[in-house]
Amino acid sequence: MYQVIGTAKSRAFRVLWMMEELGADYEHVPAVPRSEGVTQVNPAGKVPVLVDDGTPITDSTAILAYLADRHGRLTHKAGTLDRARQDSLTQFLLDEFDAALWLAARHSFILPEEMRLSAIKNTLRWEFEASQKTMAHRMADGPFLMGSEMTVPDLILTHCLDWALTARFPITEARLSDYLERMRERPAYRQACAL
Ligand SMILES: N[C@@H](CCC(=O)N[C@@H](CS)C(=O)NCC(=O)O)C(=O)O
Repeated sequence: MYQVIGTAKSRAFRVLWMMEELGADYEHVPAVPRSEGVTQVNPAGKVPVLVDDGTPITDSTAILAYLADRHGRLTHKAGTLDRARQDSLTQFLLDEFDAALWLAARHSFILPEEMRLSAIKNTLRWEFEASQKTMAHRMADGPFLMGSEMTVPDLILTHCLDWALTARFPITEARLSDYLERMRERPAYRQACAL
């Protein structure tokens, strides 16, 4: 059985949702970052951590890629052009969505108060808006990012859009708001939310 460490309010949500999509057997340990249960398996204190067969794996994207490959679901096959396009979407989301939101979070409540630069958030919002335009152009006709098949970057994009709303980063592209509404309807997403 897999063990997923990290509160559902963190990036662990991506992994919990993936587990529900896969119908996999897992135990959820809702530990907060830097708590003892986390530092034992990840000295950096960050969540999520997946423990499989006694081996801890850190970083939500690495975990999603591992699970997708292992189960042969939510991914295109390695070595195909579709997989290259899928990985390119994932990388774009990490560079432009996750990174902006994470930097805003650091300057809101993670860094020591005297190190925070509040004004940076306006710049990040502006960048986030531009990145949304690019994303809207890169999206297939749907229902998913790459078309008819849900893949790993769908989990990351949906989580980032939810995160953006919590962080008061407006979703300015109608295609992305419609997409988010659609993804939130998924039973597996709702199951993960119930955690
Ligand atoms: N790239 C990592 C980032 C992990 C991360 O920073 N997680 C946050 C919670 S969402 C955390 O544990 N923060 C605590 C800290 O930075 O000390 C991932 O995708 O899992």
